Amino acid sequence: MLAPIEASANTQTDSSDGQSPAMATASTQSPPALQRVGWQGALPSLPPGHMLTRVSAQHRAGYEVHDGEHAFNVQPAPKFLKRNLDPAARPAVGDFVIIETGAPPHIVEVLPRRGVFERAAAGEKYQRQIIATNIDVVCVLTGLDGDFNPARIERYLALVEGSGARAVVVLTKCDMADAAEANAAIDALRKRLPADTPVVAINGKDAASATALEAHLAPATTVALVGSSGAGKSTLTNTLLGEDRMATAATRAGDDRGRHTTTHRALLPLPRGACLIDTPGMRELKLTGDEELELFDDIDALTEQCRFADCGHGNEPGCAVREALDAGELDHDRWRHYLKLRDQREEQAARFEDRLRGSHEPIRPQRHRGWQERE
Ligand SMILES: Nc1nc2c(ncn2[C@@H]2O[C@H](COP(=O)(O)OP(=O)(O)OP(=O)(O)O)[C@@H](O)[C@H]2O)c(=O)[nH]1
Ligand SMILES: [Mg+2]
Ligand SMILES: [Zn+2]
Repeated sequence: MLAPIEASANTQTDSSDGQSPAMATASTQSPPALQRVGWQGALPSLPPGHMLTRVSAQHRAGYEVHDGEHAFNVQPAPKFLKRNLDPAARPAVGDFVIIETGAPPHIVEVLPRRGVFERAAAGEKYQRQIIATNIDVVCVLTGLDGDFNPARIERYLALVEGSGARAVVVLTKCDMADAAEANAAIDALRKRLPADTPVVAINGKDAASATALEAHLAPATTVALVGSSGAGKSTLTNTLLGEDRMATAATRAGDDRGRHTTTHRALLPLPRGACLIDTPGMRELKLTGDEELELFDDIDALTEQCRFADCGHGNEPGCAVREALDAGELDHDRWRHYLKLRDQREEQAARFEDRLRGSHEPIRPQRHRGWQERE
């Protein structure tokens, strides 16, 4: 017997019909079904009694996987529970996993990830936390209300870089905002962000308005929704699903902050063929140290033009940054935020190296950093 699906705290109704996967094996699994959970390409050939599924949720008691038709509970094989195992080697939401269909079924293998969206975990010890894997699009949600914060959007964009996904900035609650103020905020944001980052404003409660996201929801695409609590991730999830599956809650009156209603990540196939990962609002968004900060490439180029290679961009003569700031060509806030993110990136990279030196863990290959500090 399969373990019954645990009713998770954040779902109003169960995300599955509780049926067994009918013990489908590789020969009976169909690519169209798996595409509903984001599988792209042909199916791998698997031995009898094995099937390909995707991790749709993680609970204290195990994992929930989805085969494109049903969600059901599985256990990780003992090798995933070993204490010394790098947490990154454990199954995570978004992973395609091979399960052995037994009683109970077990995850026996995690297929290589084509991308990982992660952040550094809060706390003393340097640790990375996987938000989701194998994502094509990360929608960064921000309400056009008191919670609107361009710097936070930039921080999300920095984390999306290197995840294998492309970012789409989704501004919610456009129905609640004063139209002129909202348009001014959107214009300023578009100027501040890289030109190739789409910025879409929607009313997440309205299906017609949410069609503005259609271009990013092609079949077999995996879209993760991230953003602060109260930004409207679960509201948009329900609208795109066409049913109220995820719990939502009103934000606080004073500051428009959310109440951390969603507590677990959940992967849900959409009726139109893409699949969505709703995530809990994140309190802290620490860089991992691996970020390239490509969204500030123009600032890097500018610093190259300073007369002195070791320009501190203060009162040095011939400082291209200062000139751009004075001429209004470089936004002061954006410059300050760039310095802040760059400092955190360096600090986190140093902490990561310390951790590697202090342990016997194999060193993860570091991505090449295009960014060269001349100081
Ligand atoms: N008018 C309007 N209200 C919205 C919109 N999007 C979300 N809301 C409301 O904002 C509140 C918070 O929405 P949620 O969907 O629960 O927010 P969330 O991002 O899932 O929050 P957490 O689960 O706490 O991370 C709810 O009361 C929603 O009805 C929108 O586009 N327009
Ligand atoms: Mg939510
Ligand atoms: Zn300078």
